[in-house]
Amino acid sequence: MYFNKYPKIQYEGKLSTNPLAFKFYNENEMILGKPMKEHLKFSMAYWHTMTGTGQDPFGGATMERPWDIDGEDEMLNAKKRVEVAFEFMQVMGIEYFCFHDRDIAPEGKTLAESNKNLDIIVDLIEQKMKETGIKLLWGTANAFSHKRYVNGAATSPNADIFAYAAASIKKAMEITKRLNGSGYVFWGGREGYETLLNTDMALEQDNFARLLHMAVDYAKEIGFTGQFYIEPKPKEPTKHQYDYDVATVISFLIKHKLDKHFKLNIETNHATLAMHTVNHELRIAADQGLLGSVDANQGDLLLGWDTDQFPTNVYDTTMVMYEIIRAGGLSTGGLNFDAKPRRASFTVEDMMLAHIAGMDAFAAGLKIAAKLWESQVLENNLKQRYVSYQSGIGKKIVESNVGFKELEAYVMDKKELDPNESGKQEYLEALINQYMIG
Ligand code: XUL
Ligand code: CO
Repeated sequence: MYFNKYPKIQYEGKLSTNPLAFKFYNENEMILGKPMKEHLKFSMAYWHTMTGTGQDPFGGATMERPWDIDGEDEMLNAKKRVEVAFEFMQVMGIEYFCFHDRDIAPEGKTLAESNKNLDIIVDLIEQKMKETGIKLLWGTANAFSHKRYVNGAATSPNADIFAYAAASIKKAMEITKRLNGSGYVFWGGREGYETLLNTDMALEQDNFARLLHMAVDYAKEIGFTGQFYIEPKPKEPTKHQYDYDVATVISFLIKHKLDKHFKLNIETNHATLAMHTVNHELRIAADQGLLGSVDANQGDLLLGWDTDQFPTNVYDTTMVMYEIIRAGGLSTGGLNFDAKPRRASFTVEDMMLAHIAGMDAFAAGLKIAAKLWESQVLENNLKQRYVSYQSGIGKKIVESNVGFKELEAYVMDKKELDPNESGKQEYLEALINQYMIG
């Protein structure tokens, strides 16, 4: 319908001057014993790539999308988008996609009508998946755009809204199962608040946990075995989002006995908004065994909002890939481009160029991270820095074999304490540069 006129994007190496070629992403190149594409399970975000228009608070759509005809029957456009989406993924060599229910099919006047629309489109998607071998990384429900969700979905003060959200999540889980999705995401949307003057925060958070338990129960009932994820974000759209960051989500999951059922879907731009590095967020999740999947994008450090840019910063992609390798990989997860071309990158070709930029940045980051991992240079430095915990008093501390009294006796008569190793931060940063450029 549109992208089938392009040949599949090929790897041409770092000296290529062809904009429509990969410079670093060579899908079958072996890295640490497996092909690049298995480290980098790239996914197309249906909402940005297929329904993004370039609209912002100051102006309307800018994106040229010849297959979307304004004013045309919405279902017809939705059907055409399925064709275009699968052509696009094939041309790009992207093997996964993610969607919200409302990205793929228009909302009807009732839930029944919306579900009917979904069934029609899901039939087409299922067919295309069979034809192309492209897989669903995760599905989700959009429980934040419609005005009924003005005060949240599961955390709305209105119980009817809670019920409506639950019912649409039920349907989104059913279609995710039908399409063999390897996961299902809960991003909080409007689950948060603006002012405590009107908010019963305890009830809202307990209700959110109740909804997640219902989802776990329903997954069992229908035999959905995909991984559930929560995607943290600290603010936007609400001032206080309940799923602030990875640490907040983990303590929420543990408090509500949900930690066996959920992992984290970590987005770079959301980490930035939480004033964390994305590698910090990944490490916290990985240390808890809860690293699930990644929404691969980047924010602008000078802007305080979610710009959802394509990831092009190789330093960051190196850090992300290092954490993923260090954690033993993403099992059910992948790298979902929750990213949109800039408003002024409005041509159809920009859709391809933006994905190439992101895929190449991650491939380059993977290669550097793999070299760092193979050399174990950072891990060895870490071992050395904490060596005092491997014997003597340190060993007793980590084995929980001592208390305050023994530690007091140990230090009481010591004249000088060895202040341990230098942090060597500058040396380590220079080392990363050497691996990046070497
Ligand atoms: C919003 C965001 C969402 C989730 C899915 O900031 O990241 O698109 O990834 O609902
Ligand atoms: Co996201």
